Amino acid sequence: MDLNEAKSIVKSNLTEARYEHTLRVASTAVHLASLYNQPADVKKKIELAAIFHDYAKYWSVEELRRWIQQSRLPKDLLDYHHELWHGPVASLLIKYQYGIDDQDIQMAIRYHTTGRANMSVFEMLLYLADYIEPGRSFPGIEEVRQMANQDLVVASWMVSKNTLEFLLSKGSTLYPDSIHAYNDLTRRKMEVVN
Ligand code: DGI
Ligand code: FE
Ligand code: FE
Repeated sequence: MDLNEAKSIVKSNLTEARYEHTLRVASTAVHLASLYNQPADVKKKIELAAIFHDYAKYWSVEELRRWIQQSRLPKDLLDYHHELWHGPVASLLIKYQYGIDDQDIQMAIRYHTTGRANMSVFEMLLYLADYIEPGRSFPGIEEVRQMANQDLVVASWMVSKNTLEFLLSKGSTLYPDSIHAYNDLTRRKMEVVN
């Protein structure tokens, strides 16, 4: 799909502020892809993945729930906060509605909120870009932005750690993939250091 077409589809499904976030995630993801020496086709794919990553963000909770119930997505999502549903549902919608059948794009969108164990470089690029895009202001974000220039695994680990700390501080439940992401990135980070 053409990037301009993707943008106009997404724009009509999001608020202005969320659309601006989407564009910043896309440019951040492309920038990171360059930094980590990704080829041109990967840069184009990560831009498309970023454009669609929050596509289902404003679908109603009922609609999102129906999609999860009627699809092959894991049903345990329904036991956790509905904020976790927009990525997995969007990963199906892009194929169903627009024929986007690329595994890298689908996986990156599906796991952009929680992460997972064994994230690919492509998935980490979106996961990290969503967190550090210039409009964000989380505690500790400057350290993550600096690390994003140095090591993709360590920076992704910082995103996972910060997110879990934030969720724990609120007393939220943790989706298993968020914990698996943290454990796996912690181990991979050790390998980088050793
Ligand atoms: O859609 P965005 O706002 O751009 O960002 P996102 O999709 O990364 O995150 C949406 C929210 O999901 C964010 O406030 C953190 C939260 N979240 C991430 N992992 C978990 C989680 N919430 C719960 N309850 N459990 C998780 O494991
Ligand atoms: Fe999101
Ligand atoms: Fe986002």
